[in-house]
Amino acid sequence: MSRQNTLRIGEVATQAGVNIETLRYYERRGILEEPRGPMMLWLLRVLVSVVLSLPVGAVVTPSTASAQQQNAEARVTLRIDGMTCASCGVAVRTALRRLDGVRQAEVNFDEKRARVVYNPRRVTPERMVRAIEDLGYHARVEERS
Ligand SMILES: [Cu+2]
Repeated sequence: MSRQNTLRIGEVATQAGVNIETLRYYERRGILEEPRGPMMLWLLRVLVSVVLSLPVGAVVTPSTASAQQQNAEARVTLRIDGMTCASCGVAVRTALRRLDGVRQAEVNFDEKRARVVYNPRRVTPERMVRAIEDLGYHARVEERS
């Protein structure tokens, strides 16, 4: 990997909100592609890989210790309209992950859906919808389980 690529991956990691070692790990596994075209294509390719191809919950470590003290867990599927590109998916995923009580958030741009695992004692699907709508997208609860 060239020095330039390392810098690019660092930028991508920052944008995607993931640890750079995580990206390097997936690059070594061949999931992330080497840059072939212009930088934007490379960025897009990586972002698409990160957002759509990876099991996000495996990449993102649940953040708070207190979340683990309470084992209550619920899942919700949110329908999201207004996402126009993969970066929108990154933004939505990042916003969801930042909510206290969210353990895993996976956004599928093609399906226009987010799947979230969360602690119902600490966060609600309605709060997630509000966080997504604060970004300018439209969201609604599709399925709870
Ligand atoms: Cu976008």
